[in-house]
Amino acid sequence: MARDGTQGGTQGATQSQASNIWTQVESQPMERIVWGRLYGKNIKIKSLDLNNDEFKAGRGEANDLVLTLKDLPEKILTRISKVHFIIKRANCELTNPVYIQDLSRNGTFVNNEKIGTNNMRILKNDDVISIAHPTYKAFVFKDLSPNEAIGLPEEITKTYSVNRKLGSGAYGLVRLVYETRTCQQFAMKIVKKNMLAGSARPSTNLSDPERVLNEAKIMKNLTHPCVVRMHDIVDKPDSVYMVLEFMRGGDLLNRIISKKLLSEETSKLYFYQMCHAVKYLHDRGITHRDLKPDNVLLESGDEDTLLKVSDFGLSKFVQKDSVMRTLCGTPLYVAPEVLITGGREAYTRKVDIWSLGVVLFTCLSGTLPFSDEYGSPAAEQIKKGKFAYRHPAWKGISQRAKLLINQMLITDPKKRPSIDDVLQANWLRDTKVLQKAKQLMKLDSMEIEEVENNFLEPPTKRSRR
Ligand code: 3AM
Repeated sequence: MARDGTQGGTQGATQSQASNIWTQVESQPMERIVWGRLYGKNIKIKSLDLNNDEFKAGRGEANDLVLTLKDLPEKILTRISKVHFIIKRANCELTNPVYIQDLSRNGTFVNNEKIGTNNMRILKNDDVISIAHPTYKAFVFKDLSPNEAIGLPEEITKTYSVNRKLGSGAYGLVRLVYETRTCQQFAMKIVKKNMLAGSARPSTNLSDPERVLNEAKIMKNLTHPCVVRMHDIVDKPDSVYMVLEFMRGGDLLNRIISKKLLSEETSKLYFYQMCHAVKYLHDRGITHRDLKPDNVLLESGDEDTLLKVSDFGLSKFVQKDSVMRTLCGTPLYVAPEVLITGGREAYTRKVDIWSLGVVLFTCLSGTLPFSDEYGSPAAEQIKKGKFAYRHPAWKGISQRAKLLINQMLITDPKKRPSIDDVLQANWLRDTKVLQKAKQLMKLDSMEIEEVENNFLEPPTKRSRR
């Protein structure tokens, strides 16, 4: 398994270079990087360079900017606190966000909004800082880091500070953003509508803004520990901007690639959570349609981690047949019925079961069940449901796991199990893994008891191969 743009192991080299630089720096005074600037507005100050981790302003002598009668009128000065506000940028690094903290009694305001004593918010380029009173506009802040917000819609730039690139997928770019008011981190996914479809034809859904809005509302209302929370969505003619919960652990594809394959226990822990997410979506009439390890995100770098399914409902915003087309050819996780109909027909939620089966196969072996490398075109193998347990790792994997995969990869969707059937599979009757999942998902004990009790019931009739 490989993916374009994987990172090489250069960290060690960088670290040793860094320590050399450090020894040199000790003997010479380091030139300070100016990362921001304050321009005086009502205040009688032309400009101030920000080149420390912290910049304090107020009446007190110890501040970087000591405010006096030379700078502002007496009636304002009397309302200024000893330390009125602090502006911070960790390690002066341009990739870090800029925070402003209000320490005043009478208020620090950004673009007329009061920050609130001891509260912080993110400071963005061109933000206006008022002190003591919202109408006393003292400074304009200039961020000297490259402007990442160019070309983004105002709905995004007025609410979020746009930060570094987190990665890029088949749909487009993902950036780290900070909600300025709350300082909360999110991942913003920019989905170019026409890129996948390979044509300039806009999505048919676009002609119906009410429908788009409705879809967005549904997606924003979904709440499940294993479903990536959609915080915000902005729909524009060319792109959709999705502001998603930020997942530090990266995606499942990278995890599989870096580990080569996952142990049966870890695969089960992850698969169980994915099934919970899919059940939640299916119970609400939502089919994911594009389940694959790239769309499964991990909360942390730990092996036992919470995971969340992402990108559900995306197909409602981009071209209807976009799931069918990927930039690299055959969609390897797609169900045969989708390939057979060319992605033009409505299909059932069983397409997700197939994809989950392919994902499970990939986790356990680090290989794909269907691939052009196996002698015939992958699409033909998928349509026939032809796959084999080739990799040596399969020798050590339980029959129960293989039985479940066999069932999920049945070509006839009617015979393929439902998500409820999958959740009752023998392979998932595993108290140890269930307990771990319970802790990670923070499901209350009642919910998990319900799941466990289901196991006591006789297994439902399941279609066999
Ligand atoms: O390009 P790579 O594989 O490093 O992990 C995702 C992938 O990273 C990341 O963006 C890239 C394209 O999908 N990503 C997607 N959604 C994310 C999220 N909600 C995310 N990273 C963090 N949180």
